[in-house]
Amino acid sequence: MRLGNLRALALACALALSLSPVFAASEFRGIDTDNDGTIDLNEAKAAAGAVFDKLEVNHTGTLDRAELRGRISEKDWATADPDHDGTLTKDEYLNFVELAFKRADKDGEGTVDAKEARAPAGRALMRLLR
Ligand SMILES: [Ca+2]
Ligand SMILES: [Ca+2]
Ligand SMILES: [Ca+2]
Repeated sequence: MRLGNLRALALACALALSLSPVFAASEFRGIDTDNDGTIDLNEAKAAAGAVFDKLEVNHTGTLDRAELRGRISEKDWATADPDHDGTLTKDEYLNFVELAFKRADKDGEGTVDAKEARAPAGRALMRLLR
């Protein structure tokens, strides 16, 4: 790698770091209810439960693929929907959120911080919470 590229990379990293508090504030708003700068599993499930209720407008008790479009990848549907009926109950949704949370919590300390939330697994989790 050329020196110029390295310098650009260092600059990009510095910029990302300087932006991270802003990112955390906007990304976590309404989810990090105790304002400690991280999302724990209870906060994730509370946010996910609210999302489920908001999306579940026709009161069938379940969400189908169309209602969850953009939130769960095709690949993950089989995992999220263990009874393979093509819809998710709230329990199935929250179980999947728990799995997504564990994937996102790379260091396994039980919370998802702003850095973890920016990683691919973290972004997948955040999609379930908003
Ligand atoms: Ca928190
Ligand atoms: Ca199901
Ligand atoms: Ca963590």
